[in-house]
Amino acid sequence: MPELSSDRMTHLELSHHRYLLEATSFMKTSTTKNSQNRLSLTLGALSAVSLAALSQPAAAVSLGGYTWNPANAVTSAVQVPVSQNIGIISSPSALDAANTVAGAMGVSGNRLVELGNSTGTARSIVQLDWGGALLNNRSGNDLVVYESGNSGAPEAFAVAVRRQGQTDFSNFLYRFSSSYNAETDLFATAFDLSDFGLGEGDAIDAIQIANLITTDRVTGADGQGFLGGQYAPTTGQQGGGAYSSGRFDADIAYAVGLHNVVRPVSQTPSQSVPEPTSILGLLAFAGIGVNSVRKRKQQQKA
Ligand SMILES: [Ca+2]
Ligand SMILES: [Ca+2]
Repeated sequence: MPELSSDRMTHLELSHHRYLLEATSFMKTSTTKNSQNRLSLTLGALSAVSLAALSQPAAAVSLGGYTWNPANAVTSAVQVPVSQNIGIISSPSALDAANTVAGAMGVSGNRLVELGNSTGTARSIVQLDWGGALLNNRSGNDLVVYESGNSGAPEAFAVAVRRQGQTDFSNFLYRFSSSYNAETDLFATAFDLSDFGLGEGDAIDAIQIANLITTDRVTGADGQGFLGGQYAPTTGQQGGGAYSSGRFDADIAYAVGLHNVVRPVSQTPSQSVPEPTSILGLLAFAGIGVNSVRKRKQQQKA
């Protein structure tokens, strides 16, 4: 069980705050008319959800040499252009379908997103984010992308990132996949935000993933690096060297931060995050509200 990081605590606290706001809003609009039962039910659900968020953070998953929390998977996607095929992820039980890239696109059923075409003449780009949350640059790798394929046959894709508060994306960076998981048929490729020029603690709010096309060249003599260079991309150790025709339609399954995404300060409520004791206080206060309604009704009957 990993130690709770400060980021995760922030996430939990924000979740609590959201529940608190919802409960407060409900109470403001529910002091009259037949609201007693609804209020009780809502507070019961509120209490249960808050306790669940406190005691059951999503379990960490280890896949292809990387360990991450599904809560840090991308949550929404835009395709540019919208013309890609949708395949099926092998052994999908290893991944939560709702957190896949296809799931972020609103596609159900453990699908993957095939970019480009096999002959490498068409480029597709899928844009992904965390619903406004940020991924910070920390020491080492920050992001891992899983691509579906056969052993020894990775397909070429590259990643661009958008810094917090900016509108343009970086250049696309192509990296070798570092592992292949035979159970899931997934290649894992990790990215370090430092490689995009971010300093420690700098943050991104979105990424783009693009398939490589046959004419792409990279900046590194070893066959990886930013697109726009002079060297042909190579597969790295997971493949046979050069990319052959038919290996340009990457099948993107999953993209997840390797540490907890965080809400930007500008999106957090201005008031301080309530302590759990405040939530108990709210529940007690709500209980008084219910009693008031009950007493009022009894008085009306009398
Ligand atoms: Ca990093
Ligand atoms: Ca593939």
